Amino acid sequence: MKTYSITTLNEFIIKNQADFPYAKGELSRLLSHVGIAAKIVNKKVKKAGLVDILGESGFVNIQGEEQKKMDVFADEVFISRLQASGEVCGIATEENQEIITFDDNLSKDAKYILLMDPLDGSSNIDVNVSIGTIFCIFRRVSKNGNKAKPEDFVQVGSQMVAAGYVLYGSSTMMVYTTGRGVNGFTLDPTIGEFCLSHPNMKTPEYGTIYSINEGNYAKFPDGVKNYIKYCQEVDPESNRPYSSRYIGSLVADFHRNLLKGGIFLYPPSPGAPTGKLRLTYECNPIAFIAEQAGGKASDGENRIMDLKPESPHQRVPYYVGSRAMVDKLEEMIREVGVESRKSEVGD
Ligand code: AHM
Ligand code: MG
Repeated sequence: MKTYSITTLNEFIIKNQADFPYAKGELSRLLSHVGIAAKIVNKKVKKAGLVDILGESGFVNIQGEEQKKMDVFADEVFISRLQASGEVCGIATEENQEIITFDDNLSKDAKYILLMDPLDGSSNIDVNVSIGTIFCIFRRVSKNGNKAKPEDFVQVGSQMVAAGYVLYGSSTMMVYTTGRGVNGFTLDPTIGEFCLSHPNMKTPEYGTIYSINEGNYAKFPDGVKNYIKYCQEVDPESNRPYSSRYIGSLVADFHRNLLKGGIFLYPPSPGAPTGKLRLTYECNPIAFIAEQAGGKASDGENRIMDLKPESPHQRVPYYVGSRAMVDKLEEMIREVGVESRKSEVGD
């Protein structure tokens, strides 16, 4: 008889708790609660065309963008589920200008904080295209027994203890890391559980996909323009021209490139000198997963996970994906810098 062997997200989390000899289970419980909230959001996302949740909520978030109804719903679900878990003392989300601190006794004793974009790529909901949730977890630096403090939410990315994303796509997946590799779980709707489907994910060192909003080409820095030209050149040795693929949902674009090999780019422009994506709850978590899968994440010059955020909502230029592709891009950005410095001194 054929046996049906699965490992659920919870089973996997508990099994791997043994990797952390001093762990008391708080992080495991927190990750499980993220999974539960994701299932609630998923249920609503999958009904998006059927009920009155499409379109705008009438509110504008702190970035001045219209909040979609689903953004608001996902934000509320994650905040309430995570508070109920008692495992975080505070949360920062894309939808809230201020950090959210919990002042019940259970939460004040919690040692973790969480930053998240509850529903990324939400302009894609109305057109039935994949969207995602992105999150990361830090140990608090403020004293236990008190409310979380602003300094808890501006820690350098290399201090993350866990990060992940949920992709609401043709199937729903949760991918996460605690710094010991990356594992992916696909939601089996028949049993309502995330099941291990992509153990120990690794990304190809070389890829053949580049993902960028090329409509903004004229505004890109010269190093990025040169790299795009390089991607489009014919070179059978390196499989160029590369394929251009852009969904406009970071999680979906990154996930495809993670599996197939590729680079995602969101450069700065004169109107947005620090780019569009937010360092703490979009770039850092995806960077942690990229690195753990053998890839790389950069702002064009520096490792993303070495940047010290000034605020939880700070934006940063972002390049992430296959290591060799990010290396090449950085090299081309450096070359332009050297050339322009030479012309400044009249060489
Ligand atoms: P959002 O957080 O408001 O949804 O914006 C983030 C999204 C990313 O998912 C995506 O990579 C990017 O914005 C796309 O931006 P653009 O439409 O400028 O290409
Ligand atoms: Mg976002």
